[in-house]
Amino acid sequence: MLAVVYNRLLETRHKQMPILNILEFPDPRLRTVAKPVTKVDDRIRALVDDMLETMYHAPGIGLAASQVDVHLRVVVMDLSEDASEPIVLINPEIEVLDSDTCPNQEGCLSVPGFYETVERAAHIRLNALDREGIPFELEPEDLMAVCIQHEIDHLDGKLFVDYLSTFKRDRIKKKLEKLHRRQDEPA
Ligand code: QAP
Ligand code: CO
Repeated sequence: MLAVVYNRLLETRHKQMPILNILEFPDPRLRTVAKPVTKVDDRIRALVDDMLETMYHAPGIGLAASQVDVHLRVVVMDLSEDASEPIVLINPEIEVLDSDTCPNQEGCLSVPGFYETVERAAHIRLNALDREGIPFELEPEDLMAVCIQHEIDHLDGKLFVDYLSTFKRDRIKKKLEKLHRRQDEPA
């Protein structure tokens, strides 16, 4: 009997656990600056797949590796209605093409329940590597441009709440801290 339990424990330990834990503001680990991926290998592809599952499960439209406490420059996104268009960005770099900005309502899986307007560059050019390590370039618009900037901010340890007033940010921080204290209480 004990042997059976022990074997199950071992199995669970070695089994793929694709839904990753998402760090929440104000967790200091979200402030870590992520390192570039040096080689897009199976280990990175496994991370990408777990991140996609985690994002779809949430559900969300974008997730940066920083949010799951992996400090590598990896982002997954899917802006489609039916979760059919996964986008993988490895070592993404953007160039702001002009000074036009547009306001957008943003949310974040690491700031659950809060949505605020943020101004971002309207025209950007993106260079990144895909899941196979092949470089590609895009000139994204609208939500795609916003989401890419939001996710690259995560890789640099930045959150959308950083663009809000201190008052608004502190209010969100206090509310989430209170929620986290409640979650930590024994049932
Ligand atoms: C980033 O955010 C983004 O508060 C992706 O309770 C969002 O996937 C970029 C989510 C908007 C541009 C515009 C948020 C899920 C998902 C929540 C997300 C929540 C549950 C956020
Ligand atoms: Co986010």
